[in-house]
Amino acid sequence: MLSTVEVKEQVQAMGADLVGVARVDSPLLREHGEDPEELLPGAQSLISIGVALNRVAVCSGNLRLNRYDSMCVYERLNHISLETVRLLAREGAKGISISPYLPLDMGGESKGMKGDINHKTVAAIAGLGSIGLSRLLVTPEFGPFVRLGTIVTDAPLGADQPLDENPCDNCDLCRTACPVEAIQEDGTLDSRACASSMLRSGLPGVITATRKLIGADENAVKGVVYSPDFWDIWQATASGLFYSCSECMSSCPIGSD
Ligand code: B12
Repeated sequence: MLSTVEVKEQVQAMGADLVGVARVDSPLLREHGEDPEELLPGAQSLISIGVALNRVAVCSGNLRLNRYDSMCVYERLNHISLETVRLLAREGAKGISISPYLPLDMGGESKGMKGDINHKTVAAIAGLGSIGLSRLLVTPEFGPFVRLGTIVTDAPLGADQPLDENPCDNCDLCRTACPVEAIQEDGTLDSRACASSMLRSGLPGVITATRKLIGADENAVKGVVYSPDFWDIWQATASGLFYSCSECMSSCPIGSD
């Protein structure tokens, strides 16, 4: 089996900007509601992967540029995840990669608000960054401008340590930038408020449009289907990226030169 350093070097060579390892037996995992052994019996380690976003695109104020950057970053994360699982398999270890966002369990209590693994939790334990006031993982190198993935594996890798200092200094810019006041002063997030605005071209938008169409007359139907909101839902569905807001991220000064 490759050493932990060698695995991390190879994952970096695949295009990861940040890589760290958490052990499944870390008490912090259970404290924050994660149980990777449910996903892979015999799991021992979690490889946390970060790929940096383009700050210029995220802060451009142009949703198309912002979404396209995220699409590219997700593509890179998907590629790294697949290749890492294959690398582990060649070394005789089992691995399973957790999607960066979809598919998600949309049933039961989670209703699409909880991933199979919370990438931020794993990344914080693996020392990639710390949870900031925005509730995003804030890294010393890129601030929150990083998208995350996780590989669960039965390979016995050596753990990294959480950061000693949180790069977020609670400057409050993310909280005041949020257009729907979803970030509370105590650092909790009103996920419902965030989702209904941020996902307005995702499922909440589809539901709103469908409700307007039920029993609608010809004129009302035209009003829905010939509207920019409806066209954006189509674009989001076609491209697979439906985020409509990144204000908490783009307001963060950490990691800028
Ligand atoms: C569901 C979801 C949402 C929901 C719910 C948000 C939420 N609170 O999780 C909604 C739709 C609102 C949303 C919004 C956004 N999201 Co989102 N989302 C997810 C998703 C798919 C699942 C997250 C999850 O399981 N949440 C469950 C709740 C209970 O967890 P939580 O609120 O984060 O709280 C836990 C942790 O913070 C942890 N924790 C808290 N403090 C500490 C301290 C320590 C030491 C540790 C170890 C853990 C820990 O414990 C808490 C309880 O379990 C993840 C992908 C994934 N699988 O992780 C992306 C993800 C979290 N989203 C992401 C992003 C970027 C966004 C948005 C900026 C939208 C956008 N433009 O992309 C906004 C930001 C909103 C915000 N300020 O948090 C990124 C975050 C990257 C980063 N740098 O942190 C992720 C990781 C996607 C990715 N692959 O990169 N999202």
